[in-house]
Amino acid sequence: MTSYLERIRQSSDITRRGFIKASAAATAALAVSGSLAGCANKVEPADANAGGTEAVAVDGEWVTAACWHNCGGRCLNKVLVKDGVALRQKTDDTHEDSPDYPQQRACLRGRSQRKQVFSADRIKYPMKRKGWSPDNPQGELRGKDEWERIEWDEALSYVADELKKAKEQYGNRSILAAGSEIGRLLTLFGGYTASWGTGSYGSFALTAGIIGAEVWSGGINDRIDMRENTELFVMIGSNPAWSSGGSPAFHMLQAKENGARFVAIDPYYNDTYELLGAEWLPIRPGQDTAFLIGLAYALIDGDAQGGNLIDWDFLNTHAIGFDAEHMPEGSDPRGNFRDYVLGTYDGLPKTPEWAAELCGISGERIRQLAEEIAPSRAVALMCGWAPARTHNSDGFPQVFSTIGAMTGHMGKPGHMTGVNCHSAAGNGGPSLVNPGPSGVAAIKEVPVDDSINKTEIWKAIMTGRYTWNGRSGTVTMPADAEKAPGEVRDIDIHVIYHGGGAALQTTDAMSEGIAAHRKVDFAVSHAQFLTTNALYSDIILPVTTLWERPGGLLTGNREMLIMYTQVTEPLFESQSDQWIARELAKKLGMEESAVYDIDENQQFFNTVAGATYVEDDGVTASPLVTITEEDIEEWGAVGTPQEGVISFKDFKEKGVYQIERKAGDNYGFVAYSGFAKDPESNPLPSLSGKLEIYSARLAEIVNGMGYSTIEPVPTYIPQACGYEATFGDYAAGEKGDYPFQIFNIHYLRRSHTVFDNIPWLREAWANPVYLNAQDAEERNIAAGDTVRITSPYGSVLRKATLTNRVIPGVVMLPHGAWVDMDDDDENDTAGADNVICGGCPTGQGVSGWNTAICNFEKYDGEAIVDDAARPQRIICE
Ligand SMILES: Nc1nc2c(c(=O)[nH]1)N[C@H]1C(S)=C(S)[C@@H](COP(=O)(O)OP(=O)(O)OC[C@H]3O[C@@H](n4cnc5c(=O)[nH]c(N)nc54)[C@H](O)[C@@H]3O)O[C@H]1N2
Ligand SMILES: Nc1nc2c(c(=O)[nH]1)N[C@H]1C(S)=C(S)[C@@H](COP(=O)(O)OP(=O)(O)OC[C@H]3O[C@@H](n4cnc5c(=O)[nH]c(N)nc54)[C@H](O)[C@@H]3O)O[C@H]1N2
Ligand code: SF4
Ligand SMILES: [Mo]
Repeated sequence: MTSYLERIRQSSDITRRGFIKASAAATAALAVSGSLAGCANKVEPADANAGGTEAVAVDGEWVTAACWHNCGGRCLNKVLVKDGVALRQKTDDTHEDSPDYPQQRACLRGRSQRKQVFSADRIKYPMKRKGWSPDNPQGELRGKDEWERIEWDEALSYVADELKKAKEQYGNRSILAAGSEIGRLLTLFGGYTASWGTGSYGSFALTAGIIGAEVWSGGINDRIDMRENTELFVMIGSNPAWSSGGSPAFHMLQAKENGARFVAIDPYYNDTYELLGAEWLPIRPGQDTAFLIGLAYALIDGDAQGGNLIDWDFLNTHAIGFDAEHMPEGSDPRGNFRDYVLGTYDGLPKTPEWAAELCGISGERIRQLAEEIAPSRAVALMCGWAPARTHNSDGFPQVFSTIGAMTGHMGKPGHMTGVNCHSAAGNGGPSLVNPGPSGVAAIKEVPVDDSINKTEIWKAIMTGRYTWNGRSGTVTMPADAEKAPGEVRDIDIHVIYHGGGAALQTTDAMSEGIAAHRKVDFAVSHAQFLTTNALYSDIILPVTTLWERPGGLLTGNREMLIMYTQVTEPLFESQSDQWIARELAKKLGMEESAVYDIDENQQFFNTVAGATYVEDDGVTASPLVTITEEDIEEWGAVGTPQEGVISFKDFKEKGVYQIERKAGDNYGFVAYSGFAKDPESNPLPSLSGKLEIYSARLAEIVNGMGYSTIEPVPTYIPQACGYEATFGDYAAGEKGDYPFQIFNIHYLRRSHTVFDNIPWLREAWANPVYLNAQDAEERNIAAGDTVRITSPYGSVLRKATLTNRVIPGVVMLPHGAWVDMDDDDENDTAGADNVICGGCPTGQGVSGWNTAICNFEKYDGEAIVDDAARPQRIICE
């Protein structure tokens, strides 16, 4: 069971010494060790918050350091720098903290950032896999081979030669690539095969835009409105305490303190619900559509009995497809939602009791909830994207919005129906402070139009076929989107270029992904660490972190903008992605200026000079930063002086510009308010301009994609790899080989895969598998036991945490752990989620990570070590 990574383990002492010799910056960072103690915010030299155990007085300059991850937050991080050495960190102390004007405080990951930047496992030099050569790639050794240091020129020549070879022998579409900088380069080189997916949004990606609903921040009201006006929050799969760093959970707490009540619909009683004292309605993963259809029945039924549960005025004027009287012209009136719910034509009334069987929440409680969300009360209907990251969930955003339209909880203070997630959680509305454009010219021509749905990319490499749908990137679709072609195409990938992202980790079907990496001629990764992409590549190009770049602006919640600047010179031989793209352009015989016509310093200047803020009238956007001749000269940029509301020097020193909010200001936001007041003048972006409970367009597009089909109204469809799949014989109630459902929560130790290598964080967050205590006990599993979790796609080992906060029949495995296969490639010892989740495109090509099935047992082999005792992956001396 000793993995390759364990075998390359170095004595941490020796490694540390080697690292210290090589970098003065590293010396200091490693010398200041200790635990993550205290969270007092005011940082003085001897403060425990600085993370050090030694109370040593230090001076130096506080520099605003980037925290740039896709973590759902955006906070102010400062680093105390002396003689180029990063000594300590602190967070926002630019003003007093208050609910109206909260500090932008960092989380445990941000506060550990210097442990990442100066980590002993940084990729310091270009590296080559020993067994790889252009003539004999020995692909089967990927992930098991040793590494050797090579020079930049040699590394870039290898990459350029492989790209040229692939282009000449197989055409540009034989190159599969990701990453914006390398995407620019390869587009100019004649194109490449890209990938697309529904990503974070799940089925919101396509469904929301077509039916006229919001995907993100535009669907919920702003935080002050919530705090002042909302009485009841119904939260479906939403966890800002873990997945929206900064203040969102704090904003929701203000609403609680103002008397609001919370109901949580989730398979896991998460820390947000605990904080808010929410009532828990435990639901099976992926069964939210059944639950909401049952809730719709309860609303119809309760209203018919005189309960005033439906806001008919709103529903009849703002939505189409609810009943036979409000169907779009030309459609079959029998296809309406109400008759589906009542079972008028299919003979199956979708009663709350029908829903209870499927979702696990009792019929009685569903009926009671229908009364609680009556139009007369100020209710916030909120969901995260997690319930939509499930197979066959194309109707989920539609039925969720339908409940909002039925109850009229849209467009009024205190009332809302929308997504509460990521950096917009707890505070909806457009950004009030925005960066300017970088000035880099856009590349419009896309010479290769092959783009593979992420659920299929590894399979496409293995089988040479994929379903083309004319999509690219993370897909969000407008109402008038083209019908998808759903065309099966041949594809022959020879090169994988990882220029950004963590595809091998974060895409479904990782075992197939590893096989695909072993099949191609060449794989290259830009990397800061020996990430999974890098581990299974042939050449690794070391990239800088944002602490080593000139500077830039970072956006997050709507009220602030962060400006970071360089903390340290590039460490060792690392270079930026743009530098790599330019150098490769030269080797490919192209003009480097065609890839980037202006440098990174000028791009930084442009974003700052073009930054705007919204004035206190709430509408006028004006220049943010005052820039003088001297600033421009010092910066070494090209530009003209300008007037704003904060000087460049102040902005740089503070690191953040934040709008001060208070009740009654002009920055409030009520989602859908114009539409609610006058739908004719303020139509939604759907084809009809109304909320489409019936959308022939949605069905036409989804059904054309070649995966699985839907109806124009939201209906219950048993999910691939969902609840029903846990049964061998569903009708007989007999469980099958994989009797448990398993889902992935976004975990506080990491931002996806990022930070998984940081010992401090491994110590603080152990990354166990969370088992329902009763399920575990029935299998003789005690807390801390090593458990083997198996799915049809692979198996992982994890230590068990037993809890009653996960419902029986369900297993929770945190998202993003760096895969670590044992010697036989049989078990992953790190608990990587995508070893368990397989590629299974349904409907709109959704990545349905939260619908997977598994079994688990006490592992009879050697117990795994705690992650904190796992060696770092150090391959550079
Ligand atoms: N099973 C399962 N899979 C999931 C999810 C799930 O819940 N379950 N969640 C999904 C979601 S919502 C998302 S958004 C995706 C995220 O998927 P990814 O975007 O692929 O995940 P990250 O880990 O954020 O990847 C960022 C990578 O960029 C690297 N990096 C950081 N800075 C730089 C830089 O300057 N240059 C370069 N070249 N690299 C850099 C980091 O080291 C890291 O490897 O994962 C998805 N995958
Ligand atoms: N710490 C941390 N924060 C992050 C990230 C990270 O990797 N780490 N990633 C960021 C990114 S890119 C994204 S997209 C967001 C994702 O944020 P979310 O989409 O909110 O995803 P999760 O945090 O996985 O899940 C939120 C809640 O949904 C529940 N849930 C899961 N499946 C279901 C279901 O089928 N039905 C119901 N009702 N509930 C369900 C979970 O138990 C959890 O309580 O988080 C962002 N924030
Ligand atoms: S929430 Fe995100 S931006 Fe904020 S400190 Fe944590 S990792 Fe950094
Ligand atoms: Mo995401």
